[in-house]
Amino acid sequence: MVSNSEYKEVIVQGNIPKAKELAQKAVTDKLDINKVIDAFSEAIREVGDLFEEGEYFLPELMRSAEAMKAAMEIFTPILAEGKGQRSFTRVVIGTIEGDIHDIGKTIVASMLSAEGFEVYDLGADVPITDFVDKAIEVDAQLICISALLTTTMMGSKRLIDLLIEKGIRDKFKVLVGGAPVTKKWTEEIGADGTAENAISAVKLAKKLIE
Ligand code: B12
Repeated sequence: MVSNSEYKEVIVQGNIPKAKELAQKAVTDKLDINKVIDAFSEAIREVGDLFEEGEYFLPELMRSAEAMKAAMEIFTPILAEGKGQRSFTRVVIGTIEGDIHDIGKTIVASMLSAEGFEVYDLGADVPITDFVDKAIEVDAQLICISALLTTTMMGSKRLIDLLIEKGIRDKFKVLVGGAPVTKKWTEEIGADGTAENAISAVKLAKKLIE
């Protein structure tokens, strides 16, 4: 049995082969993947704190992120296998322009797919016009925007303003998320909601399209 501290250690140390090995073992042993992702997520946030405190520098932060991504690549197909009813609700998701953080966004996208949403993942550093164009093209019901930087968060407001300008704000529910996003800010920019993690994001998405 692998302990939570072992999961955390591989990410904090940025041990890519070991992160892959533990992720594969979790899949083979049919463990609750969400719990393992939680342990990995906690670890990557700890790495963020070490970075902020000046204990870690960018190379260490990047190595830890690579380890987390390597593990997520093993989990993504499992998460997306789909256990819910197909709802055929179309969602356009991406990380906003100027921002390359995509770990959390990819977890949210995988969980939405698993719950039967039809997910159009545009990736990271996505121009706001691409979100809007894709949402119109696929006739999406939901637009999900991820932003991890205080500087890029404002892109979500610009996206909502663009929808208003085009007269199509009511056609879509807009969810925003990422570590710096608060409920208060969500209300201020006129988004339809936010969630702290992927599980709550899926619950909220389902509630909004009811
Ligand atoms: C990993 C990481 C990186 C990796 C990213 C790799 C990748 N491919 O994603 C690398 C090393 C590349 C990186 C780069 C940078 N980073 Co960085 N990074 C992080 C770190 C440590 C973890 C982020 C993460 O993956 N968390 C784990 C996931 C699972 O959590 P999450 O992203 O929050 O997502 C969850 C929820 O928020 C929610 N969610 C996410 N998206 C959405 C969307 C919707 C719609 C909903 C509903 C919910 C939702 O669900 C997710 C799953 O549960 C954070 C620290 C932190 N505490 O967040 C810093 C952090 C975000 N980075 C930071 C900085 C400063 C940078 C750099 C500018 C550093 C530099 N000097 O170059 C660059 C930015 C480059 C750019 N233009 O984007 C700062 C931001 C400070 C600020 N206030 O703006 C942080 C907070 C670190 C710090 N404490 O200083 N980073």
